[in-house]
Amino acid sequence: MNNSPALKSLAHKVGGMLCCRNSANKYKRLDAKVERKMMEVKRSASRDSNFRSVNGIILRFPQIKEGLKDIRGVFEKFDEDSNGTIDREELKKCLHDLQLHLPKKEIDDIFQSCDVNGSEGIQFKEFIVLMCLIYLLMDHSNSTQTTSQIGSPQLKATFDIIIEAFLFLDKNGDGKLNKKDMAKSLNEDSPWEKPPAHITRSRFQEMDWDRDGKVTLREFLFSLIDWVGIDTDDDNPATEW
Ligand SMILES: [Ca+2]
Ligand SMILES: [Ca+2]
Ligand SMILES: [Ca+2]
Repeated sequence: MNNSPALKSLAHKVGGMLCCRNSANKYKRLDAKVERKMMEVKRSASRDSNFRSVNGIILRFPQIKEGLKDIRGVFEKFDEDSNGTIDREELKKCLHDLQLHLPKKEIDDIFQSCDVNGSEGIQFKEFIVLMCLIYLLMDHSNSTQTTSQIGSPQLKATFDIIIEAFLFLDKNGDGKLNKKDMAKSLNEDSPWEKPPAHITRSRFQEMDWDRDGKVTLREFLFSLIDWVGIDTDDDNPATEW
């Protein structure tokens, strides 16, 4: 093989393209898996949703914020070099210590799809999303074990609320949100008065990060974390609805 700089640079470029395409595929693979799981959860839901309206979800924001605080301690514990991100090695140790035994491929998928700003490490917000996705994908057949693995019962309850909120919004039950789902959900707040189309649209666009016309649970989680104001001080209000 010729080692000329031009060839090397070409190889580097092609490598980069392959790498990016590969990670986009991994992204899809995880999202598809999460979608399937959400449909499964929806089908097996034994009781009616706690939610009747979008307002009902918004009213739970303070509770969600409080419940997610517990993750901060887990994050700091496993960020061993305290650089503010969890790298692959730290994540491996984290999942091992929490006894979350996932196939390596799945860990890679989750790592890549949560590491959205491409910093090669999981930041705190990304870590919340990661934990919630792992919680969803875990086998829930043994519920006492689940509680001890993922953290406090309060944290588990918070993840349940978040998943339920998404299921409430997912009107057609296909595991993702589209504009129709959102319009229908917002309609339930005031059925006699349709919400202005631009509100539905802007809410939706805010959530749909990759602009593909659907909001996955992963995208919903990132928006929700911003809305409940997890990283901001109490006197610094989150986006108003
Ligand atoms: Ca670190
Ligand atoms: Ca849907
Ligand atoms: Ca999307």
